[in-house]
Amino acid sequence: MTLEKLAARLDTAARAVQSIAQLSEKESISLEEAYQIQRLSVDRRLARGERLTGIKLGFTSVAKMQQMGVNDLIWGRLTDKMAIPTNGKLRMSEYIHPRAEPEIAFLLQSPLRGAMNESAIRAAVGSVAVALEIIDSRYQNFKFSLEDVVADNCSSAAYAIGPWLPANQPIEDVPIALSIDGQIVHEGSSSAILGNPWKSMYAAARILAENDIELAAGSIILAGAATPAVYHSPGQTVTAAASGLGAVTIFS
Ligand code: OOG
Ligand code: MG
Repeated sequence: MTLEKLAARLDTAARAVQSIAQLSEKESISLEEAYQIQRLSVDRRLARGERLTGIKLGFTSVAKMQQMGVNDLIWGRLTDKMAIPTNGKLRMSEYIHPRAEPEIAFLLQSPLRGAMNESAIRAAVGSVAVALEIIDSRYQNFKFSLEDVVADNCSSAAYAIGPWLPANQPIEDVPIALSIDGQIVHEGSSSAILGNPWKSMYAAARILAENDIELAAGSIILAGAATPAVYHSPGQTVTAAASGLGAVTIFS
């Protein structure tokens, strides 16, 4: 099957809210081809009028790597259709088996373009925030190989961002928690993200440069989850909170 057809299959699964078998069951795809499938599937979203809002990193914490059994850093694309306002509603019927995870987000005040050193990357970041990412694998039972999850845009489904704060706000090693209906279900430290979430930001800039992708001012980078992801059900309230960064809540 062509990469275009595999991309269409994943895109259709998301739109039809219908999980599919892992691509790797029938196809042998390289990691490079998986990223091409991802780009082709997101291109279909862009062709429907969605706009790229940034990128996300995945498997930047041991907690997530262990939960999913995949050990390599991955990245995916975010679009405006995935953005949920704070205190907004996640339309649960549009997702197959959504899970929430607490993250740190970066907001660019100037573009990321080409190879940049750490101080230039820091200067390009205007704000930081606590964030919730909703992931929703298009594969049955939320099970996949590295190539499968990359092709599936790294399970990206939705995200909500807490209050933006100046980029000098400490984020290196702050307590961060995920709550459902006001009860903490996972808590950890932001340092679970590559030892320091800024390292995710530097990795994102490197990945963008390697792939010849520019991100405009106003774009968002999600650093990856600090704790395992959690299933939630319709009617539940989901909150991510981090010390000094406040909180972000969505209603599912
Ligand atoms: C893949 C996405 C991983 C993260 O923050 O580590 C991710 C998945 O677990 O389905 O978003
Ligand atoms: Mg994530």
